[in-house]
Amino acid sequence: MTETSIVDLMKKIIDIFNEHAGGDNKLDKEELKQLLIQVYLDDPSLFSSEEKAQEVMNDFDKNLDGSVTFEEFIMQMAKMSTQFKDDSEGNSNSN
Ligand SMILES: [Ca+2]
Repeated sequence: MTETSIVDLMKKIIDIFNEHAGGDNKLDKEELKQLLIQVYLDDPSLFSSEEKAQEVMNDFDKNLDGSVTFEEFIMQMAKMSTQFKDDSEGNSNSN
């Protein structure tokens, strides 16, 4: 992969959301699961149990209506990106 711009990444995220969301443009738990399995191919342990799957669903589904809208999806992806950033910088104890 060369010169992946943030725009390309965003397009990818939108594509992958659309691909899984189907006609209602929302992800239910099963659709979210399929999407994240595709994204996190290296870590299927994320959905090793029904409880974990529900935990992940709750992280995304901010208003707990049982489906993840694009806005909810993006918000959680942004939050997860922040965590990756923290990880790559190492945790200083300066909180
Ligand atoms: Ca929701």
